[in-house]
Amino acid sequence: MQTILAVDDAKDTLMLLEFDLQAEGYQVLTANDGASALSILENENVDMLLLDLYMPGISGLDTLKAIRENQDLINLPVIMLSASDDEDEIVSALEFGAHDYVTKPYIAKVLLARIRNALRLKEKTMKLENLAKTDFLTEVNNKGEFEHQALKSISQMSRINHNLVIAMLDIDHFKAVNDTYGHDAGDIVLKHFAKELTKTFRDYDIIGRVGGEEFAVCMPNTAQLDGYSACERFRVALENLIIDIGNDQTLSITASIGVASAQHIDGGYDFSRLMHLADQFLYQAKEQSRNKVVS
Ligand code: GH3
Ligand code: MG
Ligand code: MG
Ligand code: MG
Repeated sequence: MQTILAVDDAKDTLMLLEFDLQAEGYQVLTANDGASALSILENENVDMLLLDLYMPGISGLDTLKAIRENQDLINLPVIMLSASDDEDEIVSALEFGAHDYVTKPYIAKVLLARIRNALRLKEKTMKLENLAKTDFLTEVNNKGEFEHQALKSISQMSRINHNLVIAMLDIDHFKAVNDTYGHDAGDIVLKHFAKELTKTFRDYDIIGRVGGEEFAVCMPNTAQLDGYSACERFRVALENLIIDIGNDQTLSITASIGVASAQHIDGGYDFSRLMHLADQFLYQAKEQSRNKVVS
């Protein structure tokens, strides 16, 4: 069920909105002013907002401004509701990031159609954003999103002075998989590899595909040794994984892994440095024997 937050200082308007929206099957939350609206948005899952323009305290426009400055609410559809049909006010509401503007007293049928439109647009936007962040084949973060999330995590960890570990993983002799079993089999192997990563590492670790058969994991709040152990656990799990590539054929793979830790290098809270160091350790793992973790 989708949740709509209706914000208006007029109680009768709120009651009317609640009645009309509930009749359409929406869950309705209400607020009498901008401040309570913002606090509800912080704490509840809201799918869209109906926002009165004139309210005592924080005005509708200022509430809207606060919403658009919040990264978490960037896609929240907002329809402004106002008794005013002043052209300049309509223009500013739209410029401030309202999706739509409806005058009061509203016509329920029209308002509901506008709400459906705004919700549809939100859904499409979220789908596209997700596609833009996800590696199509393996469904883990793509390189750009991995970097984006890792950068965020690194600055958080640096602020609270907690360690963070970045691992680079590269499948051993993957070219031979393609050459022997074909490119489709290679793709299946990549999917299984990513699935095993997702299974092994914690929900709040950041996993990404950063190259053809290269993956990276960013582990916030993790001591160097724990990062190493997690990778070693993964290495063993992978070694024992039997991958079904269809046509009654199975195969096994291994990976080499390099692990870099922020508090073990000078200026270690730096994405490029950590990636570079992890890559160097990965190279050593390849040199030494493959199927190995080096930190
Ligand atoms: P090493 O142990 O030194 O890492 O050897 P390797 O064969 O794994 O490394 P190399 O870099 O020589 O080969 C990587 C191969 O990965 C070559 C490339 O065709 C293949 N590859 C990259 N992306 C994909 C993909 O999306 N699907 C498939 N099937 N293969 C891919
Ligand atoms: Mg009002
Ligand atoms: Mg490689
Ligand atoms: Mg490789």
